[in-house]
Amino acid sequence: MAVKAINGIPLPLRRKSPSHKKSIVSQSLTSYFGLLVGVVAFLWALFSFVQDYPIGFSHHASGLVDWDHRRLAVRRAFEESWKAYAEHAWGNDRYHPASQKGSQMSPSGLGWIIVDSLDTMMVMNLTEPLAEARKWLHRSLSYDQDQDVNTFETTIRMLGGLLSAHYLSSHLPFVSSRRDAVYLTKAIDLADRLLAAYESRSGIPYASIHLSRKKGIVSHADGGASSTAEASTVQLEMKYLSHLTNNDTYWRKAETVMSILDANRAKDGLVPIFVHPDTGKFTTSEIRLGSRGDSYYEYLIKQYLQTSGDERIYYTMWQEALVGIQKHLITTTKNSQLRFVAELPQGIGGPLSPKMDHLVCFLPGSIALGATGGYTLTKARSLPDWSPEKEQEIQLARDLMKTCWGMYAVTATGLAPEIAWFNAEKKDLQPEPGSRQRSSAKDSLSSWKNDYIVKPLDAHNLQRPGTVESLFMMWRITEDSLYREWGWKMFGSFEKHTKLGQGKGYSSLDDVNQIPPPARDSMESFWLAETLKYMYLLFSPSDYLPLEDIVFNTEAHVLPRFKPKWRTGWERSHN
Ligand code: DMJ
Repeated sequence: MAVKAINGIPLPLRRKSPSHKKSIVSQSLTSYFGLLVGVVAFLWALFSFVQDYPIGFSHHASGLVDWDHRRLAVRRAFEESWKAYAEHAWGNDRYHPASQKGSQMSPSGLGWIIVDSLDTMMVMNLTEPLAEARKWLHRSLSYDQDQDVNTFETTIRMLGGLLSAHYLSSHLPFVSSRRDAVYLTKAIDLADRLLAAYESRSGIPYASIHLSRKKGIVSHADGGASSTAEASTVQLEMKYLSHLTNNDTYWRKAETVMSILDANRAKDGLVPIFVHPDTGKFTTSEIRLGSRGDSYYEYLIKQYLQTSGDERIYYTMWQEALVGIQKHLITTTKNSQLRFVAELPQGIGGPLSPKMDHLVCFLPGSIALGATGGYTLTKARSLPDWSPEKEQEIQLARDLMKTCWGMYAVTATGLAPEIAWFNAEKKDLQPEPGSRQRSSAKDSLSSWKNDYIVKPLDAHNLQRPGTVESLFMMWRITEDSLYREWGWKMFGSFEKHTKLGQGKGYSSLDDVNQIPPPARDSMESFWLAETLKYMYLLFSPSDYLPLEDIVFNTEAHVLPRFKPKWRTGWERSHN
């Protein structure tokens, strides 16, 4: 063996053999020629990938992935969406991209899109549009309007957006060097109006409030009941506001809701989806993790994390619910044995309905977050409280993540429908505790396609964030780049099918299985607040907004974890 070098370039180590008696010159020519062919082939492959995937490299070139490039592609999508809104609908609450018009939800507008987008612009360091948004907020936004608003939506989008902007304005170095008082001032004004919602006989918030009259309004539907998810998804915002202002009123009002709900003693931690503000009692037995149920569960684990583990009560409730979910709701598909979260329209003991809203897809991320507390799996596994149960939770999160990704993968556009139905494994649809994919199960796209059913009425796509939110959490926690790759594919589908030409921006769709899909003429504010933010963070370095320091509200607004100034004021009446 000999190491040779021509012009200083070492040749590969090669054993001499009689058949290799070429001169040094011919050997080096062969090497250069081989190198040239290699380079040309590589460039050709790269060119083809870029053709297939107009933005950045393809998922095939995993060794060469330029994540920063992908991150910037998401930032551009935000900029284009924002520019379209600013040009055609500035100051309006809604934007209709196909008709390039805005519309209001109150006579003078409440800034639904602008306030929901503030912190995404901070996260993406978009200083100019942020300055415009701030100016509008400062000069034109008043909550003193003769207008009813939904308590939950106003809390998560408006209050959450303002509080996140307040927090990030002093915690992201490039946004500002000092806290900007405008966001907190508006937040306090709004929260003082929202307090009216809690003036019900039980303390369960009314579905709506009247802004200028500061009066709670009972729901006009559902026999006056409030949605359980809505009543129980206000706590992170109200608690952080109390922490900032040293005024515990917001905290106490929001926290009382949790004790009232818990006093119903829901079996196995699974709460029915309606609760009456007069009685504080559930008014139905229907249970689901989708609409009207979803964020009750999300805020259990996040309330525990927000106060840095001080309020153990929420971790206990989360654990109980997680066991209940596995015992009563999780079952598997027939062909690929995918695990999914079914519904119980008649409550525990009744038949399972093999239906899963896209809204359920917040769950895999929340499960992983609950298992590690936001640490990477590697770090969490080295901690003394790691357990086989937590390992199982991570597996459950992985399995459900795959099912949520499948909702995208099986459609013609590569985008998820609002609701998927499943070919369920068991005829009697009994849940299968601890069910796992059989090794014999077919795990190919064609077999997946036999497991998902998309009904025409459920085939719309509202640019929802749940799946990419979970992909982001799963990537940060497991460090498995598969989740980033799925996110990139998803982003490619949004680019291909939801981006309207001529600077119109991005639209919701009517049918994910039609090519080209008809546009629904609506750009949701959570497209800007959540979907694009999580996508951007998925492709960002993991030490950017570290998961163990913050907690995202259900609208992806960024709130800090802190040590509470107050103790949780209630104890469970049962265990
Ligand atoms: C958002 O407003 C929030 O994520 C909420 O919890 C559920 N609905 C939308 C997005 O899907």
